[in-house]
Amino acid sequence: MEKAELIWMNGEFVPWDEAKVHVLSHGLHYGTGVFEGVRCYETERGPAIFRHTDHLDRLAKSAELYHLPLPYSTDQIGEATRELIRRNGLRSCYIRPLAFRGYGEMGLYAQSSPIDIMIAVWPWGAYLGEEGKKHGVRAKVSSWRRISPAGLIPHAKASGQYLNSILAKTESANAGYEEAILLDERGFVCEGSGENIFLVRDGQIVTPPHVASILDGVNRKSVIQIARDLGYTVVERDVARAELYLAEEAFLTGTAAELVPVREIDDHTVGAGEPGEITRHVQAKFDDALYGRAEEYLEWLDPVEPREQPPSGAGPVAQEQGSSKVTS
Ligand code: PPE
Repeated sequence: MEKAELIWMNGEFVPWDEAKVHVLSHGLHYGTGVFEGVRCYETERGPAIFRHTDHLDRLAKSAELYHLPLPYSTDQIGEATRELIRRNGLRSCYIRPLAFRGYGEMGLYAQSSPIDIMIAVWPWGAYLGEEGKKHGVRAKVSSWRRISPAGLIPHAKASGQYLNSILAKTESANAGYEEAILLDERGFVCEGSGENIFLVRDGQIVTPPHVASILDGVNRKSVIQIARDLGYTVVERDVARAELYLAEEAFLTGTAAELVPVREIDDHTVGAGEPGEITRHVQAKFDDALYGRAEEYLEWLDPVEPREQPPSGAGPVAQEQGSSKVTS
């Protein structure tokens, strides 16, 4: 991975290579951590974080669901993130905040172990490859089912849960596919190993619902809104496995992946093979939203640089620079 200069750790900015933990950290043994994947984009108004508040809210909720009291507020984590990007001098980057039970006590009820928290930022290119973004990826339905809501919490973004995603991803990669699609415990379509999934069926956009054990993706939410604003019908409903093969179009959404068309599933060509018209239309608008080119979605962007103060004595109107700041 591409290093940055500094990592924020428990309130301090430390050099990248010195951001270390004890080997007896609880999270390392039991997966007791919650995290986010967020992206910052270079926009005309400078670097800006896409849906920062939504990600921070989900982090706080994941922490709450797994009984990990966060030692910092989401406001503090948000400000630390902006400051970290500024200090690292990055214009665009991936952002990874992680809160985990640290070193102190072993065993499952280790309430006296501290909750450590870190934020790292680094440049991270196309998650499923540039080629995949343009022409689509080949996916395979995994033999591993997505974690059951009877045993874990699919709505939370928790470290330990990713063993499930890693099994699926490894299986598909070893079989020569770019991504895995997991079914839920009932056998309905759930999501990719690190993305939500959308299909086009009879001209409508279809995506699995919350009860199908999905992670409530921030980009899923954004794409649903964008597609509806573009005039498409978006239906959240259970999707049968065969619908993956019958779909006219298919695409994945996620922070790391952004919007990636799927051109083949289980060796069945999706639609005409090349990304379809609806996928392209939504992808283009979604890209505009990410890069601050869509006026109507500017409120989704949290600018990293402090807003310029108008020069003193410049006039009576203290005009705000842009209206895009989402307070976190
Ligand atoms: N499902 C899963 C299991 C998932 O990990 C992600 C994000 C999504 C859906 C999409 O959620 P959202 O990013 O809020 O739209 N996966 C993150 C981790 C990727 C990684 O390899 O690490 C991400 O995209 O940042």
